[in-house]
Amino acid sequence: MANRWRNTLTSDDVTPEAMFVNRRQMMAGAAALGLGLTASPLRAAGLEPNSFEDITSYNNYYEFGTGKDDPARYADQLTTDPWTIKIDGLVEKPGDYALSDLVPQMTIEERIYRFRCVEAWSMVVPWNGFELADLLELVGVKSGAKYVAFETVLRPEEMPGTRFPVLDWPYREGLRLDEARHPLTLLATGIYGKPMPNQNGAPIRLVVPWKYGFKYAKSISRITLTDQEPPTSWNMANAREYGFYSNVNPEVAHPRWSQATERRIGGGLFAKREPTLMFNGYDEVASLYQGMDLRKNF
Ligand SMILES: Nc1nc2c(c(=O)[nH]1)N[C@H]1C(S)=C(S)[C@@H](COP(=O)(O)O)O[C@H]1N2
Ligand SMILES: [Mo]
Repeated sequence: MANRWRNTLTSDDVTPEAMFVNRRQMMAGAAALGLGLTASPLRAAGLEPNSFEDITSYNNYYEFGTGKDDPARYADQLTTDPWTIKIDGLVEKPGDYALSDLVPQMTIEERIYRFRCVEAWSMVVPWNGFELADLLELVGVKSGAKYVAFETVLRPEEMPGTRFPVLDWPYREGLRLDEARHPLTLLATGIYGKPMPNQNGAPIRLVVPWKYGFKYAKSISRITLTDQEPPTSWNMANAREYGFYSNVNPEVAHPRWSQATERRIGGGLFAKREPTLMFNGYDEVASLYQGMDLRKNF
């Protein structure tokens, strides 16, 4: 297990495998003690994360409003403790899992990932979290399962934005089972070694770094294993603009804008746009899509 994850950041990231393994153990120990982790020796090694301030003040979380600063303003209304996730569908051990029981059984790691929103801005985020694959292993996936569906909690009394039919609530997302099991795919419980801020999807949210940000369902309250492609909120809202796969792809334009370049948040008003990379730079996922037409299955 410890060696399962290869260093997959960028060519300019030089994290040595040995250090990574130690870090995994260290994070596991720290998680067991309920500690967050802060300074990372890996952080200097290439990808420079955005500031905590950038990551927690420029957000998309429409349950709290559609403005980028609405989540930071209103999401503190969300009660995130206690928290349970219903895990159901094609699993051996369905049930309501208390997060306080679940997280200590998982290996919490730090993963510094590029993050690309479909709106053509980007950040680099130092997530803390565990591999979704490990949770799927724990609950036991039944044969016949082909997809994983995720739901965000829906609490109109705590989520002022849900009084408006901007999306068909609850916010729903989904992955194919092999995507869900890919070692890059995380359930994130923190940022910068701190518990996940509410505006970023406390207490637990999905992270799939080769896909557009809207796939990263926040504040997850239900995970369902199914044999059918699950309906997803943005796809239901506009299937022409938001595909089920939504892999980052500089060659497939959004109907209303190009996806060839991106604006890195925090770079300043006059910063040059950066080229967007296929699969957001995570080329190792390409084999998942062999034989598929990524223009059709966008
Ligand atoms: N429940 C829920 N999850 C959500 C969203 C949302 O509006 N509601 N927005 C998505 C979009 S469009 C993006 S880009 C990311 C933003 O994550 P961040 O605010 O942590 O940067 O969350 C995604 N997850
Ligand atoms: Mo997004």
